[in-house]
Amino acid sequence: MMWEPEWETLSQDEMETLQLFRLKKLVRRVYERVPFYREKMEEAGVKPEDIRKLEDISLLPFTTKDDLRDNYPYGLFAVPLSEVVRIHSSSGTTGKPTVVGYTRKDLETWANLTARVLTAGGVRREDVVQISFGYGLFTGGFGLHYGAEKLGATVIPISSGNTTRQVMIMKDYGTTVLICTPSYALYLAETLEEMGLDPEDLKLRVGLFGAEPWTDRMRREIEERLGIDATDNYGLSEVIGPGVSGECLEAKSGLHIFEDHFIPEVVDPSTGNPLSLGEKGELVITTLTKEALPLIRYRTRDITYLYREPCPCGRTLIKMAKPSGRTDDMLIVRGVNVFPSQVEEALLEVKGTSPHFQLVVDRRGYLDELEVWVEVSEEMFFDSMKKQRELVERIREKISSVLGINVKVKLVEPGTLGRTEGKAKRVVDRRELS
Ligand code: DLL
Repeated sequence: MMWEPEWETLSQDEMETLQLFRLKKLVRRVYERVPFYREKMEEAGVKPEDIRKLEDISLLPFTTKDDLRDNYPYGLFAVPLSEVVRIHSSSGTTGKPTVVGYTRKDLETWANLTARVLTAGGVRREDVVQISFGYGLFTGGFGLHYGAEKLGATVIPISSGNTTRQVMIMKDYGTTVLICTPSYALYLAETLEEMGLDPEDLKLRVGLFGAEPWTDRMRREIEERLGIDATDNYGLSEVIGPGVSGECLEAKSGLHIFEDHFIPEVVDPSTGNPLSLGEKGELVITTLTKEALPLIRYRTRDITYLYREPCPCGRTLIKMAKPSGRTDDMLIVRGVNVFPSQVEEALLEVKGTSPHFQLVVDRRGYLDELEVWVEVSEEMFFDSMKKQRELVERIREKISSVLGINVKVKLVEPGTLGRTEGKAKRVVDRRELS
């Protein structure tokens, strides 16, 4: 099933023609309306009429989060504030947040895009959809809410938090679809078990998870513990929020990017040079249809690669691999690049551990030290010292071989590491402090 099959099944030729038409219009528009873009283009020696074919996009300068911050709050808006009907904000934890705005038409576009994501993930109008993303400045709650209403499902806008109540409502109201971060889905699964319930007691059918990186192994764990089919969806506030790309239930592999609204590119994060299909790098997105805050070649800092393959769902849209980390989430430990997702992948291969972990980096003298704190099952934690030592050794070997550096491992009791209702905090970097 598709929400807008006429757009989701265009041939590559048709799509490229549409993209070029929209790109030219966009570039002309921002050049005329946003002084920031005009100056950047003048500096780069590019005029709107230089965009003749799609590849010419690489002539345009990048836009970064710092550009948004420097023009805080509304400097990059391409419409007067009177035309903006909604404001959201990024969830960044450092510095000033970035502010994003939507015109009435942007909200309409957004709802259609999240309706596409929901339909791809298996949501139908008969469903009861529990949205456990935060509602507020964060785009998750409102973004998926309007898409779900648009497709006619019954929406429970519960927002995040109060996990026991979430489970109770899920059971009593007959929730069939759960929408939240993958880490919160696991926390809900734990709570369900603690409350003496199992998936049979619920009507849950599918789950759509996003807003943070997760692995296929974590998918399997969530699917088993909640008795559902789980799909991934991706987006970022600057670009629109959720609704940039999503997996289909048929393939559950790769996220279809809605290319009629966004041109994706992957570039080498250090040089900015475009990479080919299949090559891993930083995702860069140009928004083709947004009115209030159009973005040209926005550096997402997310790491992925793009590819095309015929998909059993019938969509012809390009796919991106599950984002495997962020250029700024990447830890450099003794010169080696480390992504939390690699640790998660390794841990899920060791029996008796849970996907709750934290990386603690510290500096001893001149040397970085990486310690991985891992929650283990209760039986394991109270098991004999010998068994524990064996487990630590197994985990240590597994992670060290995946990362290519030595790590220390510390086992912690189930439930010790903070649970979040939103995005999981995987890294504690203490190096600045020492
Ligand atoms: O997290 C938008 C969103 C809400 C997406 C709900 C999906 C579902 P921000 O708070 O601006 O927006 O954070 C955006 O989160 O650049 C990625 O690093 C990360 N992210 C989002 N979705 C995924 C995903 C929302 N499926 C940042 N996999 C992005 C991995 C993701 N990372």
